[in-house]
Amino acid sequence: MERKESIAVVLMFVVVILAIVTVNFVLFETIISNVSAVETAIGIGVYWDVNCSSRVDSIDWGVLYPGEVKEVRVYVRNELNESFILVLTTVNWNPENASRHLDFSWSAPALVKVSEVVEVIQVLSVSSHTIGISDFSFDIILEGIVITPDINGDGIVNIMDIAIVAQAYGAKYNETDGMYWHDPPCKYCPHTGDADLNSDEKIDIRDIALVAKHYGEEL
Ligand SMILES: [Ca+2]
Ligand SMILES: [Ca+2]
Repeated sequence: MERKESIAVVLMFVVVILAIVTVNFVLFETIISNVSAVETAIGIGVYWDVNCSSRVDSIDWGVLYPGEVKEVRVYVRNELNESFILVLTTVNWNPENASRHLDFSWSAPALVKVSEVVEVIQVLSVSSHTIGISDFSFDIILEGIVITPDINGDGIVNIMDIAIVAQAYGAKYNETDGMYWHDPPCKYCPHTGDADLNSDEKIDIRDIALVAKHYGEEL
């Protein structure tokens, strides 16, 4: 009886191992290749090199296998005459379900000053469960959110500007009048949208941090 049970256990292991090998084989047969178009807003230059001599129009992610992570570095130059916060988004995924299997992420410094060149690392991770996708494409959009930490416009970033943001702390954008309100309204409501430096429709610690970062600067 014991012997029979041991044979059954051994057989189960054999079945499980075969299943894993088969699945892996199928997954590794799924080859993914793609080229991403790179679109930029005016004032944002995207280059392959830190000297900004070779412009990036598209990114060839090459052949990727399930479970693979690929990194592509580019350099972004602020060609505006204002500092901006860089934001990368992806659109036009084809096929549409490709975005469920492919995770696009990126990292860059929070703020890009005038004429500054920053390194942007873009990462594409392919889910290890990806099957049935042989080709995909998506577009990467680079945008800059312009910020003006000198909120009261007196030419210097100081405690007065921080005070404006602090007073509006926790207020949210109201579609009806385009102003920022607390819920319930405080005695200083409504607040100016100028305090929402990162334009995320709420005034919070991120906005204070942006003013603090430029503290003492004369603009
Ligand atoms: Ca000021
Ligand atoms: Ca904000």
